[in-house]
Amino acid sequence: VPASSKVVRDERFATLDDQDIKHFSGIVGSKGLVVDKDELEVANTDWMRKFKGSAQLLLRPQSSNQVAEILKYSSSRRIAVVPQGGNTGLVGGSVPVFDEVIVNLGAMNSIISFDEVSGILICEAGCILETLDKFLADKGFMFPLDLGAKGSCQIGGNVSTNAGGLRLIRYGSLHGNILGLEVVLSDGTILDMLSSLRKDNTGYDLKQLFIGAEGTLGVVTKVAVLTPQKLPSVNVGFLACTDYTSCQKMLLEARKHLGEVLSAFEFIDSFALDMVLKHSGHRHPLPDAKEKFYLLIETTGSNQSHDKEKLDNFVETVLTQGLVVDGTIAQDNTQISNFWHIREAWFLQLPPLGKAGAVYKYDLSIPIKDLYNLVEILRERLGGLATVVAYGHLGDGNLHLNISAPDYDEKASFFFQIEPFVYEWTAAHKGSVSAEHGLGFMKAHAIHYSRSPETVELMRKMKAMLDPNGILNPYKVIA
Ligand code: FAD
Ligand code: S2G
Ligand code: ZN
Repeated sequence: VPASSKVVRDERFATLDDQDIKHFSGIVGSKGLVVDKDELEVANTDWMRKFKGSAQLLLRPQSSNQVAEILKYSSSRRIAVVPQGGNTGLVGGSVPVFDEVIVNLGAMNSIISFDEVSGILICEAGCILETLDKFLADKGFMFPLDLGAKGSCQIGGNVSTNAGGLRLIRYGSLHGNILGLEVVLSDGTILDMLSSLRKDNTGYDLKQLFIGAEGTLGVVTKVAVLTPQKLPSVNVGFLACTDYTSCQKMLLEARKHLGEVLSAFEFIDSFALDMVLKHSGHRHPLPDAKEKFYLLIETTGSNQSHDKEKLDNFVETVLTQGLVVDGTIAQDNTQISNFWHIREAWFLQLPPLGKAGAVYKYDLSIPIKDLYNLVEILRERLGGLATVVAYGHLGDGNLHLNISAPDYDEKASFFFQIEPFVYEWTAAHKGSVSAEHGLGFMKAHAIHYSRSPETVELMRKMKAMLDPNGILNPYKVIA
């Protein structure tokens, strides 16, 4: 049964009193202490407007020391807190469930250092992803992570959700690119793991614990990340496939023919594409195509003529093989961004999907051969009750399954056609119920579909050791 329908406030947590407010104000100053109703309303509500808390206080610390003071006091008073970044999370992890105090890192947004030889950047957790990427671009580098929320999400939140994004196929996971972290523990200890060495095998690699911990083990305050060169030649193809088998063969062919320059391999099915085009004003990149699957394939390299020729030849080859029935290669940057916008922001502009809580979202890792079967099965199960659309990072075996319904209601009859079926099916196919968005509040009850009881038990023990009073983002990740 979904977490939200059965959770009750843990009465071991204190409720704020004036003394607390005064104490917090002494730490963050008046500019770091927000009690304004409208600002609280925004901070209490998640991006999709599906989850809403009732925090009476939002703190905006300006330094790691202030974060340490906040947590030390909160632990002593057993005040629950929710670490918050850009609040673009999609699983209800970044907003309170009840009256937890929100600690937003946005005011801690300075770039501390950048080494132009190694490409190692050290910055504060509140830096916005797009700001970092622009800073790096001026120096010929790029952030090894890109996702549709780049304009709002903070690097502290990206680390805490172990965000995957659109180019993981090329640049790998944050577990590989993050070299060091500074993290504040629930007792106020400032853990300096800000190593900026590529190799540092000295004891346990504890920073990895906090990558993907969703704010439940500590507050990330600084990040050291290895950034790659920003290469000049980017080419993007938008291709139409008749069936899912061809999509899988296309992934093989792309790896074979595009090899080292392949930088993204995304898919969007016709149901999702139709919704995008209907609501976003974009033109169909392949107006004559009536296919069921579309691929967005990007290459990034150092030599435009070589790379363009490589992609042209690839498209020619797969057209001849009949793996794609139509395809186009972006002729300029405008077309490149249009293709990307169709993939990235599609669901933001859709009244049925963008409306408050009108979408049931599932972010699943599934063995690529089985991935689209789940979409077809759900379409069958739901019939005309809801619209099932699918897209995602096919190169990573990451399906974004979205079910659009007139209203979001976890008690709606058809909801029980979706859950727990979608989790059971994923588990039965050795997949993961959370590929990249995390478990948050929405899927805290679902962790056992993808982790063994012994593993979950060890997680609980680690959580108890690092956060004995359980004040860090309670009710999340492990219900
Ligand atoms: P928030 O939403 O504020 O918080 C997310 C979680 O991290 C919460 O549990 C919060 O408590 C915790 N947290 C935040 N900051 C800290 C900190 N400093 N220390 C400790 N804990 C912290 N995600 C992907 O993985 N791939 C995608 O392709 C992708 N595309 C997206 C596209 C759109 C349009 C949108 C709206 C979201 C998308 N997301 C994607 C989801 C979301 O953007 C990511 O999860 C992102 O990493 C969240 O960052 P944030 O700063 O908004 O964190
Ligand atoms: C993406 C986020 C948006 C969604 O677009 O890759 O991770 O709808 C997703 O799930
Ligand atoms: Zn994604």
